[in-house]
Amino acid sequence: MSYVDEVLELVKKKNASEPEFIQAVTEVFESLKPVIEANEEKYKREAILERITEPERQFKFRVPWVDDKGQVRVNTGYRVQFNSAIGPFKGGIRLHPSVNIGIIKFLGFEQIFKNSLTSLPIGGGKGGSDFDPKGKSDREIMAFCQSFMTELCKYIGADTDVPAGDIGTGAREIGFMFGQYKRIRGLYEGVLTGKGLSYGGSLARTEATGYGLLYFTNEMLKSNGIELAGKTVAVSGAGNVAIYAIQKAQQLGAKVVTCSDSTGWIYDPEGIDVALLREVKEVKRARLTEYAAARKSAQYHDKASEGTNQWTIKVDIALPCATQNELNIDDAKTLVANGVIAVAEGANMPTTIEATKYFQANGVLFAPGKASNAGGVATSALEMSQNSERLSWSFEEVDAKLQTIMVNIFHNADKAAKKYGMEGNYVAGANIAGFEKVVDAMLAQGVC
Ligand code: NDP
Ligand code: 2IT
Repeated sequence: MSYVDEVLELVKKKNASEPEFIQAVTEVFESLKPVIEANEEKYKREAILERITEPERQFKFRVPWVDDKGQVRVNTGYRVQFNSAIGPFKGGIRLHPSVNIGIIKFLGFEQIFKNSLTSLPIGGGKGGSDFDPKGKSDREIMAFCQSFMTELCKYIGADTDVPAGDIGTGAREIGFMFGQYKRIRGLYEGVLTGKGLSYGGSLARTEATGYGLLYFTNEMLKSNGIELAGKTVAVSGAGNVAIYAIQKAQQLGAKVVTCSDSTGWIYDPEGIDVALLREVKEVKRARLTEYAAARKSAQYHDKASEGTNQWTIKVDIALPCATQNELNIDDAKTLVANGVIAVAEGANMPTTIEATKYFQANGVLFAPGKASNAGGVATSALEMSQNSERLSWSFEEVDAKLQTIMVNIFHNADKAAKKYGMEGNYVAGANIAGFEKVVDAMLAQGVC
């Protein structure tokens, strides 16, 4: 058995109750085979694959808080500090009832390679809780965030581990967490990113993941001789990533006709009205039914009663921006039958391995999330730089850096794929390019 297969078996055995983590490791290891084979003896002696799949440390803690009725509630908090070879741990905090250690580990593992691809000095980490922010009052959100940070603050810091947003964690939650960190630790430092502009946040961080996704997609299309302008696009999700992906796609001349949340999806043949979507989601924190109620051209589809999703619409480009495994093999077959040209992941691992392979086998340009959604964490790293030098850059300056970073990520992934004889396989290219830098740093730092 090859070294890669040996360690993959070990990972499966050791983490048998964590299917998402096994999925993420399988995808990365499959692409790394040619690189590992070229260095098999050395990597095996150094146990590189065993080390890279074992978090440096992980925390699991109780998060008690009091709801508006005076009832004490208890959630579980997590922080996985996966790999600090190239910089302090960096990665978001996910607040969603589905969160468990396997999901946080898959996200932390992906983050190692994504952060490496940004070319900025950040290691990989992730955190979260099974807390459900939906329907909670601002006071309840604050109570949860303060309790969560009361424990988390022991393990993080501007030079050790810098959390940020993810599903369910936006500017409001980051603000409450930052306030509690400062109060307990007595430190005014860049310990979180995605902060508000009045207390150390970076311009363009809110937009960065969605904008970055489009900068990457645009470069991928361009390098394959295709224009983004005039294309029809399906987006899933209606959160931070989706909203700004839709906005940038429109600015670049494409027409976005769908978006979704966990209960339903919108088909709007005239193009999504971003101002209305922002009002419904960012201000009212309401359901997409309100979007449909306010816009004549929009059709609302209920997922549970209809059993359909936005991938049934005929489009040129699909941008999954909601959550993991939201695009499966049946969706892939439908999209391919409808003539899709490109799929670029805004979410983390939204496409199943089977669906990814189907797209690649059918000549669809496929951008893996760890490359195409890296604009968010890259801009977080730019926020860290601004905090360190106690300066704030203009929107244009940050946005220009983001564009350069995304274009470079595309070309680095493209080059790495070509180098190993897998031209056009951006999944393999991204995994290889991300891996090489981390391994180089790990080897230089000895057994640790
Ligand atoms: P938000 O919480 O802002 O939005 C998430 C969106 O996805 C909502 O519309 C939500 O619907 C929908 N969604 C979430 N979970 C599910 C589910 N289980 N089933 C169906 N729909 C779901 O999160 P973000 O936009 O920040 O994150 C979206 C994705 O992008 C995640 O995979 C995240 O890890 C990834 N990502 C985020 C980055 C960031 O900077 N924020 C950076 C890089 C990647 P509803 O409101 O109904 O739950
Ligand atoms: O998945 C991700 O890259 C994020 N949620 C953003 C992490 C960050 O530190 O900005």
